[in-house]
Amino acid sequence: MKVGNGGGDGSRVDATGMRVAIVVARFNEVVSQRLLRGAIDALVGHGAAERDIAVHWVPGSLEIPFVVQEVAISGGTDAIVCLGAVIRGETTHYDLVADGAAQGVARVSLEHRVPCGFGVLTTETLEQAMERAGGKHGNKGADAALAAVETARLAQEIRGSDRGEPGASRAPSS
Ligand code: INI
Repeated sequence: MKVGNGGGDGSRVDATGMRVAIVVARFNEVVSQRLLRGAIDALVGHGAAERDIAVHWVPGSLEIPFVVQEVAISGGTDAIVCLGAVIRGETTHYDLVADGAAQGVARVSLEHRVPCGFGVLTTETLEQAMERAGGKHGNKGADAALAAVETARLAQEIRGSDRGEPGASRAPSS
């Protein structure tokens, strides 16, 4: 039996040679900057070259799906990482922004067959967001980056590209 897992359990995923685009929302920038730092550090720490990472800033999380679509159509990108922070606060806009970003990215990912890691936080408060952007709950930017790369590896294996075994997923090494 062959079991495909994109090269690991996240901690062992190999980002070597991966061309990654990061689409990050400027809204709540104090959080986004930390998510971005976590994503870049995770990618480079797992073997990606900085020159293979492109960062695209957008005004808010609602603009993420469109830019993900443009990146996907342009080609040459193995994985896309989406970063932002939607904080409920007192706005009723929250649900619209959170749902729009999530559903938009999911649709583009499927239609254009490009793996997307979703690191758009949805929290009640700024404090909760900061806890997930390098605080006590880790860095969801890093998690989204590794999820995107792991999924891209699995796609390469399934598609039988020259970076994976033809027609079959590699069995895990342990
Ligand atoms: N965008 C965010 O990324 N986070 C938010 O919390 C947020 N809130 O609360 O409104 C937000 N709104 C802006 C939105 O993403 C668009 O940029 C805006 O509607 C213009 O299209």
